[in-house]
Amino acid sequence: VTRTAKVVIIGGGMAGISAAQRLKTAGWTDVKILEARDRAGGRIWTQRLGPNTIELGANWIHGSEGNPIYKLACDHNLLKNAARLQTFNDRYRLRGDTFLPGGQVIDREIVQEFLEMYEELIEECSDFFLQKKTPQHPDESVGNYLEQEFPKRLGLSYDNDDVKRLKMNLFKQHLKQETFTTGCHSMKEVGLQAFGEYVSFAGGNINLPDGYDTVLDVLLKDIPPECMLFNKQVKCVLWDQMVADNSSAERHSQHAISIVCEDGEIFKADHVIVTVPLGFLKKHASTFLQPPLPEKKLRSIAKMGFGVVDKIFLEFEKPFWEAGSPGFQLVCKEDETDPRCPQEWYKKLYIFYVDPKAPNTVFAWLSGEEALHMEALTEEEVAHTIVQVLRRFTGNDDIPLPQRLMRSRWGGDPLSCGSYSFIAVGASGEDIDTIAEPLYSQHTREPVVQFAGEATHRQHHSTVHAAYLSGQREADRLIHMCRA
Ligand code: 6YU
Repeated sequence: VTRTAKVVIIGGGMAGISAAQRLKTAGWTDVKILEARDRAGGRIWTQRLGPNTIELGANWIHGSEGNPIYKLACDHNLLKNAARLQTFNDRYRLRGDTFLPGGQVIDREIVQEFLEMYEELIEECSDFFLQKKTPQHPDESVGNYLEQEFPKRLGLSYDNDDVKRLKMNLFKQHLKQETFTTGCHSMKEVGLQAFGEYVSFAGGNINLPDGYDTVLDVLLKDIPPECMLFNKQVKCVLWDQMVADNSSAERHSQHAISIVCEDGEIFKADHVIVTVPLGFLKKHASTFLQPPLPEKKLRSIAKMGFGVVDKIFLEFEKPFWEAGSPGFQLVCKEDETDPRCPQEWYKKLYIFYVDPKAPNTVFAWLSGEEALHMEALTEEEVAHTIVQVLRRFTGNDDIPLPQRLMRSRWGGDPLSCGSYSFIAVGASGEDIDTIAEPLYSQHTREPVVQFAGEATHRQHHSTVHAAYLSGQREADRLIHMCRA
């Protein structure tokens, strides 16, 4: 079967939906979204189970001041369910107790002092980009820098040796959290020079009380259901074909692009917006587009980082944690801080969050090779291992097995091949711009294939708002081009 559309958008995540909504509200009628899954949202994936609302993908709106997702949420009253609304003022604020093995709780003042020292160092990492400072080595990583600098700062403090040891262990654990915030396996993969490219909005992390997908619903109201086709996995895009009948006077109706789906269906279009995740592009870049992508773009795709970050939700019959607690964190002793191999994945667990959207549930984060290893285990194995860890650290041997375990498996997900992007050692913000550059037809000299998605936004990559803004950017490019 061959169908036609003026614009085909590949991928029905936030970027694709945002592009379609913008085009639709600008009066474009002939727009189709081809989505490989049987649902919209991509890496926004809200699950509802009884009273629980669980986010297997994006969790928070990162910042309120200037964040278009926060504005959308406010404009449509999505933050009104106060009982389930939760805001973390900043990423370095202490959340509940910090346990050492055996149930000992670290003095909050010590943790807070550590966090302040750590935060200062993270800001210094951003300063390399912001103040155009040059690292000692051009390929210096954030991980190396932090590992060199933190002990120096600690050495200058008046803390006694026991406190210094505690803070050092807090530091090692905190590096693990940094990997899930950044989306990598180790902070040694993250480039120091470009770290400050990422721009945060002020205002903390805000959850969407009734689910992250309520934001998608707002945008989907403007998109007629027949525009979005599910279970339509695109195999390749033949994008610069000579149009057989180029006698046509109307330059925008030649349908020069063929989008070939895995099920054999072919869509003909004038313009394509590709929003597949960077992980998918990394795996399929050499075959997904014909003619192949230019060398420069392929190099940037290869250079950028795209890591695995997973969440594990454990639902208990009743909470074993303090009522009202926002969560807790675990700190190891020196000899056991780092996993020596992925089989020791449980050593990468650090923070457990309590989510007001899922009473009786805590969730943990896991990144990198350890997350990939966990994805391959059974739910029973994962639940059993985490409960052992919780018992050991809290000193509470009565913590039962959870009633239910739910987890994401973004690493093994063939339509994502990971979780979100970061600027790796050897890459720079320019690589993001290169990935975002459209492909121009040699015949018409017009941009015919455009790229959107979180990994195409230089300042906000790795977020929902990056995906949203990138979708609007590419829709606007089309709108302006066709007006010109
Ligand atoms: C945010 C947060 N959050 C946690 C976890 C994850 C992510 N993010 P999509 O993948 O959505 O859509 C593409 C579609 O294409 C998809 O539906 C596919 O099925 C489809 N597709 C693929 N191949 C296809 C084919 N061949 N044919 C047809 N269709 C195809 N963002 O704002 N707040 O709390 C989190 C988090 C576990 C996995 C997140 C968060 C990231 C967002 O989810 C993500 O960016 C967008 O949803 C992507 O939308 P999209 O449309 O681009 O792709 C310095 C420094 C550090 C920088 N980092 C700091 C910020 C922290 C970042 N976030 C933390 C992450 C958390 C907690």
